Amino acid sequence: MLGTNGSMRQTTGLEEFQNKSPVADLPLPLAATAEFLLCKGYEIHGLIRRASTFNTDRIDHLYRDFHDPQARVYLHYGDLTVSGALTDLLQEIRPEEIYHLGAQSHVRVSFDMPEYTGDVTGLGTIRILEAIRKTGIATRFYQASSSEMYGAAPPPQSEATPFQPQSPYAAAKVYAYYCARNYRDAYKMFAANGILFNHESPRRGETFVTRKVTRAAARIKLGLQEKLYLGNLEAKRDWGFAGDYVEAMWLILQQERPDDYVIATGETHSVREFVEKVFARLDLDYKQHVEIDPRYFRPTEVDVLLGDAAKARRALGWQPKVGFDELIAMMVAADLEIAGKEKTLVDAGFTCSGRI
Ligand code: F7E
Repeated sequence: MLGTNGSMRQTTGLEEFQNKSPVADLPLPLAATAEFLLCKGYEIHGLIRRASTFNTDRIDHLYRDFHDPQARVYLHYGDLTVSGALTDLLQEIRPEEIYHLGAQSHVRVSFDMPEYTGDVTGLGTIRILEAIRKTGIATRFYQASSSEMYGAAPPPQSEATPFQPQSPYAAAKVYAYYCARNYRDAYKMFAANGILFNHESPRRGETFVTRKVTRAAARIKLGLQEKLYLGNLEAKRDWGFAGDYVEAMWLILQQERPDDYVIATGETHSVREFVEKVFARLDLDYKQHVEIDPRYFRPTEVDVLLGDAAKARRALGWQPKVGFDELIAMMVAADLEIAGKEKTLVDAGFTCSGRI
């Protein structure tokens, strides 16, 4: 176990290290969380689901073979749907902090797989809380709550806004939110909710709208594809930078008492505006490339999310550092670089699946 500033830290990021699959994208801020905690001197333990293909590419740069004395990231096979193994793992590791980011996190997919989403995203949380209770370990538990819980509630949304979930995913997150609060009251656990509004980065999964757009626009720019198919362009989101939000998650667990906090930028933009800006940055007119495919519509949409993070600013001293335009610039630059590598392969006669 390695420490920093004299304090020994051990944490478990109880997330499932699965990505690429559309049914269970890697929870977004996972790599950023791991990077942040490593810088703070933490030893990190993560939960990984068994797959027949490699599924750790977003954290490969952090991982060292466990024979290496410098290794500080450890992965353990497990699954949020299997409670016994979670209990055994916590008993063995006895983490000081748990960042529970694991979920079936895709809102559209939750309409196709509602039962699975409820099991992983909702019940998965109570399985961890029960594992903490049964093992009796003294740990601090972070629940990744979501702005999707607000659903149809009019903006701006704060900690006082009643939830009106609009998807099986959002309903499962509301359940998990209240479980964390209940275990805090019932068992005096340090269980805290971060209600994070959308948080993006160049590592965002490619099926979420921001990354889908920046990936496609960069590929279109380099002649690797022609069209981009999207759903509802009028939905509005409060988009922030994942790196900023990871710091907020950590601050939430460093407080004297557990509490619940909205983490947001306080700005909202439509999907159309995001698309327009991304394409304009590449000197492209989005209208010539974007087409609407109703398959991407959701049976019930969340029209406007706009967070009021006044409590986090006051109590945690937190505020976002990266603005909307800077976030777009960062994501476009990263995807342009990836598209450039793809083009090199294509020009050399290789076929390229769109992933590199
Ligand atoms: O959609 C619209 C779509 O899938 C944003 C998750 O991390 O953040 C995320 O949930 C908006 C929606 O994110 C496409 O209808 C249009 O209005 O990027 P998204 P999300 O649903 O807001 C919250 C905080 C979470 O907790 C979730 O886990 O964009 N949209 N056309 C599209 N969305 C997608 N994915 N694909 C489209 O083609």
